[in-house]
Amino acid sequence: MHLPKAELHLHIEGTLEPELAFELAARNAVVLPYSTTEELRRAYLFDDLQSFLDLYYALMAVLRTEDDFDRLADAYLARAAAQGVRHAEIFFDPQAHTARGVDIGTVVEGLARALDRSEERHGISTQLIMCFLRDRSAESALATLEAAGPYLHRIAGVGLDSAEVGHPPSKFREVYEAAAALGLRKVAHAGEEGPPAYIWEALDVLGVERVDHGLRSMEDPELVKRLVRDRVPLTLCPLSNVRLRAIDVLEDHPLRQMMEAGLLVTVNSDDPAYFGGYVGDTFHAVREALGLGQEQLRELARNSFRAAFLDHDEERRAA
Ligand code: ES4
Ligand code: ZN
Repeated sequence: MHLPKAELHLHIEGTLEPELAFELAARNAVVLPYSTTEELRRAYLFDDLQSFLDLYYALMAVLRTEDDFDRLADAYLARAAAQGVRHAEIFFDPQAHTARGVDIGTVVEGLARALDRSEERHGISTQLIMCFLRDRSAESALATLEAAGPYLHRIAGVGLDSAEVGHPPSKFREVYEAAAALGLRKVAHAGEEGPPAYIWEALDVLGVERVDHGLRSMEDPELVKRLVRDRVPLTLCPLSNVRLRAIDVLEDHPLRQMMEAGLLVTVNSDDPAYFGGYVGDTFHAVREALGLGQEQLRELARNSFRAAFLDHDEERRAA
């Protein structure tokens, strides 16, 4: 049986399964550089974050209409529900769509259609987090925040993703100040491939409430102290770390040591269509690889609700 849990680190574009990609490609007359789902799946061998991102952005070409985004999100929610997810805070990458001529309104309205039916159809409450692509300019991020203006009632917060090294959080100080002034929550990917200094910047310069990944936190004892003191949640994605070669094998993942250090860690799927599993599969995999007991798995599930952007009543209801 799956423990009830919240998923807090999930890129909706990373839930695009090969079968749906081909179906949408046919419908939208998009030519993919692969002829079968098997051939596409064989391309899912990555050397690092960038080699994954190249394929991730390329496959998005099949997403064109509101209905496509609705289908994508509904398929994720159905799979997540089957693995015990009761609440999902879902990332999306507006710039990856606007850059190829798909309006941000198409993206948000399409996702919102699926999200609006989610409680009833799948028993999952949802929020949307709009991510800025950090390998694009701060100006582009600001323009994206502006373009999101008419849809802000649908958006709970902002995040920062894509290629990390060379694009420190401080590059986006102004954008995060503007987002906070609009009442948006703040998270950012940091310490996935980048150094602990990027996690410090996410906290001190951007003022994030959660750190996405934070995998490299353990390299800096002062940082660990800070994260423990302030109860800053980390949204770990162990299968992603293996597939993108941040670690060699799951057995080497620092999850257990992070829990023992008192960090508020959660376990998430990141881009489940690409990394070999949804969040229930991920719980199963870390249990096997790290020998976690039932009490630790329960703690991880509990942490996911504590770290969520839910008020206490909602937290109780969802758990
Ligand atoms: C991502 Cl695993 C990961 N890291 C950074 N940005 C991303 N966008 C989608 N998946
Ligand atoms: Zn991510």
